[in-house]
Amino acid sequence: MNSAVIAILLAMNFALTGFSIAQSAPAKPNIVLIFCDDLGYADVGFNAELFGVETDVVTPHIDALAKGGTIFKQAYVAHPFCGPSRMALLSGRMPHSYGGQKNLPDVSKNLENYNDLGIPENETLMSTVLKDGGYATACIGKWHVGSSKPFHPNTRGFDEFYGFVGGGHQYYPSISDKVEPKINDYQYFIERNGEPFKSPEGAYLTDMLSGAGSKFIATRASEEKPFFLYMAYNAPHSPLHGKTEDLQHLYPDHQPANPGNGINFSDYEKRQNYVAMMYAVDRGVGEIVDAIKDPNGDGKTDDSVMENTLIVFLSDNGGKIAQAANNAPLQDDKGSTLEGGIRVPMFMHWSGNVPAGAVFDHPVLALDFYPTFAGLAGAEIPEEKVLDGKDIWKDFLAGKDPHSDEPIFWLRHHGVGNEISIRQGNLKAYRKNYSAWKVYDMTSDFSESHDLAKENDDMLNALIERGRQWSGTLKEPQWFDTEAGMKIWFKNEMPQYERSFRRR
Ligand SMILES: [Ca+2]
Ligand SMILES: [Ca+2]
Repeated sequence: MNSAVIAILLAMNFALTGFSIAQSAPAKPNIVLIFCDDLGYADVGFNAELFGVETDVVTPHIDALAKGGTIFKQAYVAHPFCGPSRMALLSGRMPHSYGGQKNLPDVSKNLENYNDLGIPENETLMSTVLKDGGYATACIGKWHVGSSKPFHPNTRGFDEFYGFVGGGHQYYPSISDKVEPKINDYQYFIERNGEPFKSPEGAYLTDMLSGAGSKFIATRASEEKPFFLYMAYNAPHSPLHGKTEDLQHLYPDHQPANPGNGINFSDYEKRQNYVAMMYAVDRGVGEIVDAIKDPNGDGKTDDSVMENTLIVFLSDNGGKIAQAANNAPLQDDKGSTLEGGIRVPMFMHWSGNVPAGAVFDHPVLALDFYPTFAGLAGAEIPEEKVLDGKDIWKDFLAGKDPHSDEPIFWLRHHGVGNEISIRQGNLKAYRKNYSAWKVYDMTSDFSESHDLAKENDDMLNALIERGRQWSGTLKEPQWFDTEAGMKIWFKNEMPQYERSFRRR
């Protein structure tokens, strides 16, 4: 056992014996939601340690926060890739329920109505609920849930937006500022509240986002109003593009090739860039913590804001192995409904209100954040609003499984069929396209290597039937990210639910 693991165990013991948690949380905490993009399960130090995975990532600020809070060992997002996962988080609903289960088309395509799409306007977002509940709100970073005015962050509950509306971005934006015409999302404008923002020469995107996030906190911390910061880093999503200074610092003997998008470079260089990208996110998390501890910037820190701030950290989906991520000990990666696509590193930190040095080992969903945050904020959810998650706060503090009594669904459309997971309790039923259903025990086998379908015949049939019923409530995709994807959908007469949700 290495010293880090011992430290975590000691801290856990401490949490169980020597730490008391307020039974009811103070009203209206600040909420900082740090959302990484395509982060591998073992690609933050705290989670690699928890699962005994050796890692080369350097994330000391993130790890310190995680250990000062509770690590969630079974945190799930609603979808194994970017757009639908973000839609679920913000709308509190499975994106399939309104046809949002595909990524949106590229922002830079100027076809008529091509981008007049996004989370339907009648789905009130978490940000609107918090804003109406008296919060100052900011979205910083990647949006990717609708770019035109009705779907833009400033229309959907965010007082402030700094970032980009598409699915990703080049990490040196001043270079892409000069690229004309913009042929993809990644070259599209960085913007501030709807206006293009010219990036300083040579500035690194992750640092710019961190600076905007910590500035928002520093500005808002002295005000009466609580704040909600949605800090949506696009790192470590491709293009694998570490900051030059970080690469030189981390790998002094190596001349980084750092070629950006689309140029062949070795796995070794890919991983170095990936590690450097997370190193930059970690520096940003350090800046955010500094802003919380010393919002007036006079060099004197105190805990007054920290004690009233819930920080949540997670990824939008699993890491992509071809882009140098490590999802060990999970199977598969981004795009899959095996654990490697949907289960993400996560922690919550809130001094005095979230157990420190603890691990929560029951399923929690990104879908739960909407009702949970609204509950903590005392914010009113519109009566007609449907939510697919639940307020987990009481169960979380009591150490209880918030989802023991209901199935959890994941559904990803492929070209010819569907990839389905249905979890209830410890068991997870899984089927990709039209192969045989498998059953895995999430307690003893979260690496999904021992099929227990034979031993759980009745349970499997029951889960499939629940899934079939659920599929009847879903809407077909209201958009496709590419024309090719749309053609495949119609050619294969998708969604093929009747064929997918049956035993054989
Ligand atoms: Ca993603
Ligand atoms: Ca101070």
